[in-house]
Amino acid sequence: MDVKELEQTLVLIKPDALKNSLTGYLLSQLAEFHTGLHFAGAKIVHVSRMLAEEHYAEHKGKGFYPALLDYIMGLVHYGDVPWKQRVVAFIYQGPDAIRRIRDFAGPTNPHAARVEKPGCIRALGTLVPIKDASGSVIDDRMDNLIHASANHEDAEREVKLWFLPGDIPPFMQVYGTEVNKEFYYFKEDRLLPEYEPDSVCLLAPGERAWASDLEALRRISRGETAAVSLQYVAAKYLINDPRLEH
Ligand code: FUP
Repeated sequence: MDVKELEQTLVLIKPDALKNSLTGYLLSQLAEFHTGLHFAGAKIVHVSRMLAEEHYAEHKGKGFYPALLDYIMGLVHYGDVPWKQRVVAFIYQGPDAIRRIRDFAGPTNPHAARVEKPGCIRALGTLVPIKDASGSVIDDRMDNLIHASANHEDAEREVKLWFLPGDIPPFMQVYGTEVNKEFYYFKEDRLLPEYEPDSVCLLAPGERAWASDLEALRRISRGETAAVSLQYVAAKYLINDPRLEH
């Protein structure tokens, strides 16, 4: 099977979709019968601020960014019910997976989706004005129910951000992995070679990890610039870890 056959893409069922009980509908629309794609990974995630910031890193500094983080963290739809603050993350795999799921989701902006592609998932979304302290509208928050990777580069970055190799069946893994040989601890945005009180062990010797993450950790521990940030690597090892909840 060639690489195109195994193409992977990240899908997130966002908190507004969960709140509206759309999960089953989305999954049946995404079924192999309709899309020709298969599950390669699935998990239920309480989205930490660290993970939200990494997932939406390209939007940092934009007017809607703080609202976007609150939205994906579930703070908008389940602000007072922490245990309901979840998204459901999937890897879908198969021929042309990225384009197929983007087509299925529709345009990013729910208003545009209703006009340009009535019936698509994001046409069911909502646009919420974001106001500054004086009450002027500065941007819109787009509650658009589903995330789908936009291109190959984003898909690889996102699949590796939300999933560990061990979350994916071996014959469905498409990105390089490597067996780690070092201890890597994390504390207050720093990488440590040894345990310190209140540090978290990200990786121990013998564990299989994304080869690109291990390369980044080696470079960061030598004080060199890496292709991804320490937070990008740490965020996935801390998925659903109560120690991130202060
Ligand atoms: P997409 O790849 O379709 O998710 O679109 P973008 O990367 O452009 O946007 C990421 C998320 O930011 C989208 F889900 C919608 C949200 N967004 C806003 O809330 N307001 C904006 O003005 C633009 C994007």
